[in-house]
Amino acid sequence: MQDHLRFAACYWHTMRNGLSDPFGSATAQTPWDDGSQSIENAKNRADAFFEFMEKCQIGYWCFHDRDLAPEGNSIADSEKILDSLVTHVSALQQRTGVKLLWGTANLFSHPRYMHGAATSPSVDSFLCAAAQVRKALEVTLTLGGSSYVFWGGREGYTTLLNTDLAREREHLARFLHLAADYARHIGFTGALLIEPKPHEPTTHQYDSNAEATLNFLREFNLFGKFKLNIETNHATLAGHSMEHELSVAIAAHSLGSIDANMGTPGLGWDTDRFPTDLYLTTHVMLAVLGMGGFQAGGLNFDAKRRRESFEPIDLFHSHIAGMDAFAFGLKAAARIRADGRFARFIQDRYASWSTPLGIEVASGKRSLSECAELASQISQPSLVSGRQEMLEAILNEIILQRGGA
Ligand code: XLS
Ligand code: NI
Ligand code: NI
Repeated sequence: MQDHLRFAACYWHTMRNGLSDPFGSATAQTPWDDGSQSIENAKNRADAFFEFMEKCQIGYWCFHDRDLAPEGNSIADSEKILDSLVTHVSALQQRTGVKLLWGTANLFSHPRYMHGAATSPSVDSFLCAAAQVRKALEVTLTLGGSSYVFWGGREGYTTLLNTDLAREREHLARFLHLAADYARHIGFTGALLIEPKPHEPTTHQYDSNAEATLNFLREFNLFGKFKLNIETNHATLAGHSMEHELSVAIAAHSLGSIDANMGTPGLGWDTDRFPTDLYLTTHVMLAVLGMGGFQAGGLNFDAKRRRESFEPIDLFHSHIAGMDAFAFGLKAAARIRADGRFARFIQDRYASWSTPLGIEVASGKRSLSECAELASQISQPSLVSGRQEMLEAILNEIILQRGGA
């Protein structure tokens, strides 16, 4: 189970999210944090985080450059501050055995990225983003990260009245080419991942969902250089289910990793709740087992406690709730696979495509006119019920059988 459940805690929500919302201030109690921007405070925070992961037995972590270390007065200064934190967490990784799942650069919080980073109308923002990504790739390599993630938080637009969409997409592709080339140049062999999200904070984000992102990669000759990091709440914001997004990524051999959270049905926000829905975790693990397990990826809890869950112990409750739900999901997914009824049903449903005629049509050996000729001999197409309700009942039956497979 441990091999499949590669859990990661994220630094931004776990250590840097005070749980404020648009209507109210921070509520989280963080006795290890003096609230200052000092390097000392940043180190104390990292100490608390690694102690937490050790106690929770979480094996991986993820971070943005700016949540780990405060920004300095210049690029060189920021890099120096980040370096001192990297030395610090490197020792913490060594001591605890906790590994880095992925690193990333925050290219969305600072006002210089208000119009976008790679897609900003100002080349200056592009250059600043390039500096940040160059450094973040280097520190991800130093810390032994399995992957590096690009989430285009502001790579999108609010109104077309001020936006050259075609140009912005080209700039984004250029940026990704530069980053991929640099990553390989410094010897980073991990996966480079793009995390789709349809909107929030922008109105329209270019990497809106898995299919759109794969299309973008193909259009700009980036396919194969990047895989996807799929997040549940982003899938649902895009109007899809998590299993849909995972299936699209897997069909293109492009699922790299998962941001394991969930949204709030009926609320159109990225609420980043901890993933406690057992049907969700079952579907996720079914997809992961179906692709043969993760290679570089894992299950990153890109999730935050509710604003009302403000006590430090809620960090434990929330991560443990997520881990237990995924352990259940893994066992249920293994039972579904051992049971075999869904796989058999799907195979039987497409049986006509495995006949000699079906194989000829699918492989392009029959022209459209030949297909039409064959159609004229069919009096009644042979169709079988999709039996969705029966299948949903079987899913309920298997999920409710508790215990290991
Ligand atoms: C925000 C994203 C972000 C990425 C990392 O919605 O999920 O947290 O995972 O930049
Ligand atoms: Ni998100
Ligand atoms: Ni995320």
